Amino acid sequence: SEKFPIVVSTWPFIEAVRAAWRAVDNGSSAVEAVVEGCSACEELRCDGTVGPGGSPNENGETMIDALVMDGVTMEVGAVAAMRFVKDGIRAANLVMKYSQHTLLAGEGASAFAISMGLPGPMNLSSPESVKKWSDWKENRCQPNFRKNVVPENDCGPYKPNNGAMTVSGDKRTESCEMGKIEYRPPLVGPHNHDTISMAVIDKMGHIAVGTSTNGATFKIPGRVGDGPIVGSSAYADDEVGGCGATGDGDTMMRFLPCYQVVESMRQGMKPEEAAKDAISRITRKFPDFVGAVVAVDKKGSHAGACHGWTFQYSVQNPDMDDVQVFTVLP
Ligand code: SD4
Repeated sequence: SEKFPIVVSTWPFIEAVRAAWRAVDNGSSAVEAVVEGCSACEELRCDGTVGPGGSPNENGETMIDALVMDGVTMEVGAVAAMRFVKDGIRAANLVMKYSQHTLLAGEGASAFAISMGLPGPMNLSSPESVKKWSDWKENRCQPNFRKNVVPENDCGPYKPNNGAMTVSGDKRTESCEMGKIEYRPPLVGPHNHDTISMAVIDKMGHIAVGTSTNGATFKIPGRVGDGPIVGSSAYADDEVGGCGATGDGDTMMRFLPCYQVVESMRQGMKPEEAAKDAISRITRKFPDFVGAVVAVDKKGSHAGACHGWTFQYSVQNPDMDDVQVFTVLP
């Protein structure tokens, strides 16, 4: 269907879409609606991987990556590896509105967010994130993000699914012998979505996109994923449409898939073709890649594409009484 206003979000984040829909239906701008929607997900701690108390890093600390983009002005605000402040999307929006910068990282991002009135500094851990981390730590002979390195005295009994997600057919379970194991990155999986990425077209036909995530579980501290990278996790241009992405951010950010989707639509591709094309550019080089994009054109036509998992995205537009979830097969 070709309809707007419209809210489109990665995954079945129903309450987040409802929150954005309420805002846009009441006449809020696309940017305001994206902020309300992503913020709802942060408060609900969607999937335990967005907002405070979600996915910890290698040191057990929860951090926040977030981004917002206004497709009218092409302004962007983003925060990366932000500590001590729970409101990722609001912090990103403050960067966009009240600074001349695009991306703030680390403690500088936290300090700016607090100086602009967001609550903090606060501990972003929760009992769940602490437990997730200590379980993983105890069974450390598990995949992490260090390639081809077996840290000394760091090869406890391997227990699948006791921390980072494993995928079926995964060779990592085979051996946990010192010096033999090949460390591979833990992949995102069906219950480790990690990211809300949302696009909204408001009543004026203006588009905005936003992303919020804790990033990859057990990442090396300091790692910045695709979340706060414009063109990677999200991109919008009023003249064309918008895009959101989710998945293995370390791979995706090398391809700027959302920039690619929007530019392909500009060249005349429909959302479905553009989404599939963006994914295939990644899988040609990385056949094991796990991820997805969702595309919406300026008229409100939408489609998703994915690889390595079944992807779901959520939509609300004037034809729908409530949020509808669409399933996309790889
Ligand atoms: C990341 N893109 O930090 C995030 C993870 C994710 O669905 O989106 N998972 O790599």
